[in-house]
Amino acid sequence: MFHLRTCAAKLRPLTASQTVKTFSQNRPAAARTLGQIRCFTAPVAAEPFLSGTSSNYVEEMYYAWLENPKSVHKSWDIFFRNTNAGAPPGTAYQSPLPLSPGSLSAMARAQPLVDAQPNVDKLVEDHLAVQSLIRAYQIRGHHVAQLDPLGILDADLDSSVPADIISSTDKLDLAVFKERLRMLTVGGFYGLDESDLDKVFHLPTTTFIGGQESALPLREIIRRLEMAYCQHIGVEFMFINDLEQCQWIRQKFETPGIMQFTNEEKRTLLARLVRSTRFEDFLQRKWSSEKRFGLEGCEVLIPALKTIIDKSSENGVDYVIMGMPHRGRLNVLANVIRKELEQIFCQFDSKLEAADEGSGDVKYHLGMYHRRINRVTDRNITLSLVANPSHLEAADPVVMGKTKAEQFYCGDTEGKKVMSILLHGDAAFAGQGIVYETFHLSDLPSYTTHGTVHVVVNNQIGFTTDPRMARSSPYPTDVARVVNAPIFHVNSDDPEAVMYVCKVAAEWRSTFHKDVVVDLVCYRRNGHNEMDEPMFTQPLMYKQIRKQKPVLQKYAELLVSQGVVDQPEYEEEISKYDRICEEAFARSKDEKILHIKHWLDSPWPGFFTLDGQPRSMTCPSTGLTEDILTHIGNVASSVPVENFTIHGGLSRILKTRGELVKNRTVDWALAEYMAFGSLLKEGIHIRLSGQDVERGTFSHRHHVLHDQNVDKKTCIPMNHLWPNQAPYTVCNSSLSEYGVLGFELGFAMASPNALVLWEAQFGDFHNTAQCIIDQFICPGQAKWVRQNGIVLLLPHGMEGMGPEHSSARPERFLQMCNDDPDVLPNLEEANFDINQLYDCNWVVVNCSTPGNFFHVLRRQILLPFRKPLIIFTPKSLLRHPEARTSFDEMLSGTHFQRVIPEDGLAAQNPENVKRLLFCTGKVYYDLTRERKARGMAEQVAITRIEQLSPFPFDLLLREVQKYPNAELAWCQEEHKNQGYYDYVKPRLRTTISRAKPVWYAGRDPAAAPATGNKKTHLTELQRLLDTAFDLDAFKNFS
Ligand SMILES: Cc1ncc(C[n+]2csc(CCOP(=O)(O)OP(=O)(O)O)c2C)c(N)n1
Ligand SMILES: [Mg+2]
Repeated sequence: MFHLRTCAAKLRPLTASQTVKTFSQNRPAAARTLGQIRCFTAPVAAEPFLSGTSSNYVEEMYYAWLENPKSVHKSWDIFFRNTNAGAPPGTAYQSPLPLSPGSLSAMARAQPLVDAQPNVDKLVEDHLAVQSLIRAYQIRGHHVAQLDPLGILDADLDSSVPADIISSTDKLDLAVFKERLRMLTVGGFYGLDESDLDKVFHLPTTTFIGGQESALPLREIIRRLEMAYCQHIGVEFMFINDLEQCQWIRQKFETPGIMQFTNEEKRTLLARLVRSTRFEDFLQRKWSSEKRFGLEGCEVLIPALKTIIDKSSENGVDYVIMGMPHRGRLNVLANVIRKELEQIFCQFDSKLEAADEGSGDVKYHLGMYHRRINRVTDRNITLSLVANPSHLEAADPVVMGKTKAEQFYCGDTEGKKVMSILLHGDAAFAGQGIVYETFHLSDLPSYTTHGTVHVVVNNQIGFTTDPRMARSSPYPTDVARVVNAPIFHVNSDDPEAVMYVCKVAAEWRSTFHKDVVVDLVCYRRNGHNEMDEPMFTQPLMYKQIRKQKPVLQKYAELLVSQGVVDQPEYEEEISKYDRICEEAFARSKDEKILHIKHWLDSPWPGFFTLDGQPRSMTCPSTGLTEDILTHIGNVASSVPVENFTIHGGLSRILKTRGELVKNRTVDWALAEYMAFGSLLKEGIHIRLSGQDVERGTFSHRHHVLHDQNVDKKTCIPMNHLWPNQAPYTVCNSSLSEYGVLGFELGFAMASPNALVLWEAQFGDFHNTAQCIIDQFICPGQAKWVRQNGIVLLLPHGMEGMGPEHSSARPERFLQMCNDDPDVLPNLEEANFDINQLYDCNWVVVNCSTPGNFFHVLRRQILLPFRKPLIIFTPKSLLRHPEARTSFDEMLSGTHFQRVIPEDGLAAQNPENVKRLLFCTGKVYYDLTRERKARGMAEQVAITRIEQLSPFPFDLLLREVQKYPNAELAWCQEEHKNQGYYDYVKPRLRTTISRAKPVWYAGRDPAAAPATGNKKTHLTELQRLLDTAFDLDAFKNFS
């Protein structure tokens, strides 16, 4: 026994009851209760026509028939009566079997079916054809929409019309239209022909083209589908696996007459277009030979963004964080964010002196933060545009991270108050992998910002490259399909269509809290920049562009013709804005100094003094009381909740931790616990993100406990430490370095009172996030006067694991440090160490003890300013019995040790020491082992440089002076052209005024970071240890 409902539902993505519940087209009450539906005695699913989407249609008919058998065509009435009566598959239209043998009345009822059969077959087929046709428009209508304002390119890179759409590219030409219909019917695609055009067809619930009507003639159905899907808006949404969301979109685009604008709205739109257009004109007039990456050809971007912001503000958003590339950036700053025009204009004056430290950046990269009243909604709104490098799309994850942080700090768990808008160029959106990586963060619990509105300035060119050479996907936006984001393509020369899709996009975000894409199909009136000649490479396109009337002019003419504005009114609007620009230009001449600080995208109120200085230039002790250490240690080695069963192996790990605590010592994992736990107590939010960080790649951390009996039941002991502690977030990330590091950098931007850490699975994987490191982390403060305290944890060390997984590439980080290798700083200066930290672009450390790791993490927050911190973290040292620190070295009054001097026998008789070895990190343990084995504790001193940059000149000078008779050598396990040697050597030489050579004990130069052969690895290690302890090793070189 089959229920029609049941079998139909199986054929659809979601149950019919959901459709019925959510959407308006009314169903008979009886149809809502399956129990009340009469059962088919035949397996209806086997009916030949009842497959896929046709089941929707039949279901429609069935509901209507249930309520009133007369409401459907007679043929359907016969069909349902017949089928209900038990007709076997394929025979429902044939002479039915009597309901019960010998029942005359049943025979009599079935009789009409025989006569009706030929028409019934045709009718069912035709209805199914119409259903398919509607669906074809919904899926593929965008392929024939008129999206290119120039009318020369196909936005989807394909000039053909899909085979199952009746439309022609020239929809106004009836003859072409008829011909296409004929071709489709001759080919038997739908089995419809011209004679069917005036037949009335019942509409399924999966369309809203009927408005109040439930049936329409085919001609009208096609016309309305054309109106909805094939004009200036191309909607891509049928890939979305959610019926409610699909219905929502259909309703927004199919409902007849839904795209209405009041005269007031049209005037606002015109005024916004005036500003957008005249701003570019003004810049062009004043600085015709300056690069500004103008918006000409996509002036509609400004009203588009404003509409998204207005609508979002109306729905409760009060903070919008934006990221965008070069194109139209100044215009967005001026007319969306409302940066004072004089501040923008004075950027064109190259003679202006910078008031702030740092090297600054070009005007079309700077960020901005502004709070103002939204004039449309009368609500407060804060707008921030994140500064970005030239590297297209690199700012995407940064914007997401900042947005997430702002949501986090204001308790906006659903993204109702804070949202992000990302702008893209067509070539970059399609080409840059980071776009994909960022999309993949969009729905992850610890990374979601609850929907980003993406706006693509699709000018159908990337510098000089045509779309056909720049992408393999039909649209530049196809990447968004992976997250089921609807994509609204729109012809930018139809400003009202643009405003409409922007409204829908903002509503989509506030309804479903998911990403959405607006693809502004436009053109680029000038070359890539204003100096560029586009005719060299795109002669035909640019001939057309020269002829193209600017959108402002087109729209103004339209509104004048509609009587919405008159010509003088329009001209007055233009001169009013021109006057505003002129006045601002005059004021900009008075600006004598350029304040980069005015372009800060993330101010930290209260953290600095009013003039932006640190509140002190000291750092308190990073130690803790014994009580705090013990308490954190106890929580770290326990399960702080009831009825929670952890894995037996983990119980043993926690037990070992407990023993460490009893012995007043920490290993690496406990040291990290102590640092995090104590900062949480002080109200500092901590966020640790990266691949598998919850457990830790090396299974040492275990910050999230998993109940072994209840799936997904977890416990984070770090959040059970103190009564009013700050929250701890630890999250396994997607397998993306570029995206996730960018995201965490953005998160760290939002507040100085958080410790945000990103851990690489292995240190070498950071290179897939190189762009974030090179363009943001290293030079961020210099370019944008914006500090950032992000911490990178990069597992590093040569452990015979092969060329991958060994090196976090310290040489690269060190090469980018801004301290001068050849200049000895003034070591007598008060607070030398803090000043050095203040002046550096980032801090690079390699700790050899857990205690020092603990101190450097705490110092990161206790410093009165923020700098990125790069930590090369260990692998084997995580469990090395000697890599332990006593509580004594972590108590109040203790500090991070930039240098750990020799403290053994050699230090007691320094004059006798023949060699002073400098090293950093894990090799220290190899060196001490070897020294012991060789009995050279009095001859060789070993000093560890824990903070590589800024270089501890002061402490190292002290070390060198202590051992007057020692020769100096740098020892590292990395190859000579890698590691620290090139960084350390000139600085050590400067420290000693080049009085002595600094020898090298380490691996030879190499292309790969490490050998793939374990034996070779050990041989190399032994060789470098031999050199380090062979006191004659350098004789021949002196
Ligand atoms: C990652 C990266 N690679 C290359 C460039 C050089 N570049 C600057 S703009 C541009 C073309 C961008 O085209 P599109 O994204 O369509 O934006 P449009 O300039 O057309 O607005 C290129 C290749 C860059 N800025 N970033
Ligand atoms: Mg482009």
